[in-house]
Amino acid sequence: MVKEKVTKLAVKPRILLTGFTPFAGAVLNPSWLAASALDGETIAGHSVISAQLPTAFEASLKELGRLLRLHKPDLVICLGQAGGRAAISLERVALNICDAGIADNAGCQPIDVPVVSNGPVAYFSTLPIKAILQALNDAGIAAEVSQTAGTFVCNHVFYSLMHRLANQSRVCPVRGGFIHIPFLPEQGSPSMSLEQMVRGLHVAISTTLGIKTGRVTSAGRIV
Ligand code: PCA
Repeated sequence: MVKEKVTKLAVKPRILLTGFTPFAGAVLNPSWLAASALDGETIAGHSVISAQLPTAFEASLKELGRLLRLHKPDLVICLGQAGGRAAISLERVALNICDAGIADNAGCQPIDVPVVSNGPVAYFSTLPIKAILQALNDAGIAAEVSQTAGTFVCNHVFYSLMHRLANQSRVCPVRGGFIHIPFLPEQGSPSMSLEQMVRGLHVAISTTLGIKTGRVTSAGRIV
């Protein structure tokens, strides 16, 4: 009886949802608060596993790799804070470049360094960003498609995630992408409440899971 339960749990598809540690002297990072609020939830039959990534170029990729190997997720969404943005930003493209305007939490500040030497210039998100945008609009949650995740640790993680997923041999391609979220009200303006962010992420995940995975195009898009 117990054994059967464990087996059933083990085969439940998984969503890996990551957020970052605070950086640049801040005491909190809303991306982690939002991600952790959904930890353990079941959305459309998938269980959410939330994990924190360090805001450091090298350590973030080490941890991301470990989490992907450990959980073998069926969907991966990485979250980051984007101060100055007023809406949930659905990132469209990850660039193969690090060009840090500030040092990361380990004191590193790579300038003009590729994420993956000889990797493709960019990857598109394989999240259905337009469908998510529509669903967020319908839910009355401020949202936008963003054309750049910047050139700091978030873009670094986003690119590395897409590179890993593109090179994974799985029968069903695994969708992945990156979503930036605004400040919380206590961090400054513009901002969004944590409740609204969490609701928005729930909408993003359920919209993604509601779309059947199809074929991967040569540009790496799942259609
Ligand atoms: N935002 C930063 C890194 C960590 C985070 O939450 C960024 O946009 O790169």
